[in-house]
Amino acid sequence: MTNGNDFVELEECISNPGFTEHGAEESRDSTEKNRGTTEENRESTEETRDSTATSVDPTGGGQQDACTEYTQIKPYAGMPKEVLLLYSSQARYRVPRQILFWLLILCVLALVALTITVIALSPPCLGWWRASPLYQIYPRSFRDSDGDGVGDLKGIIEQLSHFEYLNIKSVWISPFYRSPMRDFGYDVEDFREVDPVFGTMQDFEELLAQMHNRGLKLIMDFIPNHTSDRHRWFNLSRSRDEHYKDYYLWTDCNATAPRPNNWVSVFGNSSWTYDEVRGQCYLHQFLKEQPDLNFRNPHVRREMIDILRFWLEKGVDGFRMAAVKRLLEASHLRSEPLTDPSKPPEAFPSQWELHHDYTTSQLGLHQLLQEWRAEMDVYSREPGRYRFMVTESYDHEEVDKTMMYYGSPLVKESDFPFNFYLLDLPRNPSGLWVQHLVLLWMSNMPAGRWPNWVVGNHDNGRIASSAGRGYTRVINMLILTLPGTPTTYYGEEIGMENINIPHSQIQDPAGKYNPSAGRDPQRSPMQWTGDMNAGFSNVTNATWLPVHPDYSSVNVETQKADSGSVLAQYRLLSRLRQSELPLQRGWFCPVHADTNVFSFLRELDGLDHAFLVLLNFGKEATVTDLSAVAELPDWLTVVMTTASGAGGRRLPKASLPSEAGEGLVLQYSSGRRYHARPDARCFVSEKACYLRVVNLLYKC
Ligand SMILES: [Ca+2]
Ligand SMILES: [Ca+2]
Repeated sequence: MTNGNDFVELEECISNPGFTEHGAEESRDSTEKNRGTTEENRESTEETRDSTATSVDPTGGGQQDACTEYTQIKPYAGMPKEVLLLYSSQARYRVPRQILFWLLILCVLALVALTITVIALSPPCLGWWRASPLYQIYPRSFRDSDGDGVGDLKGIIEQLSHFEYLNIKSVWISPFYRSPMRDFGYDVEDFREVDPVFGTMQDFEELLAQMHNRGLKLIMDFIPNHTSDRHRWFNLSRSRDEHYKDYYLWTDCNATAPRPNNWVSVFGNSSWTYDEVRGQCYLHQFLKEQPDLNFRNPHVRREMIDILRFWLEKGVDGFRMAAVKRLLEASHLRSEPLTDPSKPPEAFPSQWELHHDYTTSQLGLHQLLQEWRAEMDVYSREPGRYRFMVTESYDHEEVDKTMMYYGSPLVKESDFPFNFYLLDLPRNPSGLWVQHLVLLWMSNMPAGRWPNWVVGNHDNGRIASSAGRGYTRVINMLILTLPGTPTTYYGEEIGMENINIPHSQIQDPAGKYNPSAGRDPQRSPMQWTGDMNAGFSNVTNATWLPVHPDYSSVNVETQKADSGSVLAQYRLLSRLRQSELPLQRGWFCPVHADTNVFSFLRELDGLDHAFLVLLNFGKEATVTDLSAVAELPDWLTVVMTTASGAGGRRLPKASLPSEAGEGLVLQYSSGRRYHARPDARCFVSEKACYLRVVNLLYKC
């Protein structure tokens, strides 16, 4: 056994430079012997060591021998910790240990720095609302599961695989709240219930769960401007209940001529209706059955936030905010100025004959939206659960008003306001006109924001009808290759067209007031198959609106079997958009526009390949010469064309042929980037570059 004196001696000896290999060998032998002995031998060894210790030569020779014995022992596993610690102070052990320690610290610091750098340089991932087209379902017309002739929520569940087929992740469902259906769901009787015609709350929860299971996001309509006149709040308000009396906008008026001012509703009549119960007029910017809520009342603001929370708690992924510019009206209630001042003021104007200075876009509107956005942000904190907001506002020529819905760099509002400008495409179908409409958005959009494109919805005639069937494909190609989120109204993916509605069958209140403004033509049942009712419903008498007579050829089932169909091309483009970085988030550079063709590039720095999109919106075939675009190589490869003929062909940039209504996506490789030209007019939401060596996208 060792004792304290041994350690002191050992310590001295370890620091003694007179250590030899020869001595070490002997010591090792001695040690081996010591380790190999039995208890008896150990006692003998103790005696020997005592003897050695007592025979130390006072001149130092004896000390030398003792040290030789100790220091000839090298550290080995199992050696007592105390002894090992003495060895550890030797330079040959201490120095490598310190070097390794600092190397480890350096490596950790380098890894932390690298991680921070990668995070700082990486562009944000595309949120789900950016990564996929947005698909609009008009639920009355999508799929009828119970055979009553009207579409419903279970019907949507039955068709969820359609979105997987199209590679679509975001689905907006037009309103399914409890409603007397005077405006087909936009007149809400109860914001917390599902209307029985669409199903039950259980059906909704099942739909949401199934959509989430498939990676789909559900966006609801939010209709804050008004309620149904059957809503509980309105009944309490008209009877002057103390709490609810100011939930709506009431003013004194003459019961026989109830027009406190010249304001007109969207549907054409006066915005005011006399209520006999209360003895006053109430405001309605839409139908008289849709009284406007009073957003200057804090209780109303609270109620609407509670409704948002109700659905956010259920897990909905976003809201389309309806008719937001009409949320507030001027409190002074003065008549609006006529667009034609020579017209007698007593004449009854249409909504197009007034400047809506007092009924739209009033001060305080954006604050309301910001409050809602902030509420949605509270529910967006969980990773992957971002809640999306899109606003609906038709501002026509006043694009600056539309852009305000993007909010400011410091205060968020909608993720994007719907871009309705392409709805004007059929007015003057030409490459120059389309370029004008596209640039109208791109050049007015605040820097860094995300564009979007709408070519149809439940309020506007189908573009395949207004632009012509021959242009459906090229329009789909346009919105799927432009930067930003395309919106696809149900049926556009197969080229559905408007139906003709006899006056006697008009359902839409707007159509009953003015048949030419009716919205039934674009709301006909979805065409799934060539079977009865186009596979929309098995009702035996009639669907709620007639099915388009072309359904036997224009339907999902038939088009799935045809690789050249509108549907197949939509799917191909949707997949291309998802798989190609330049189409997802690259630069957008218009390079050519004439009476027929609009052409643009999509390119991303650092990536070898880029795309040229060439779209013919004109009435004739043409050949486009892009030889002036020096950044393009002489030859390009066709990835896809909407006309017959497969991809893979090579075309010279000096002679790019296109038929009327044809669109082409061409791919090319070039080391030169068009957006770097000093005269280039290009746009990108968030600059990103590709580093091929490490397969990394970074901010640049
Ligand atoms: Ca039904
Ligand atoms: Ca309003």
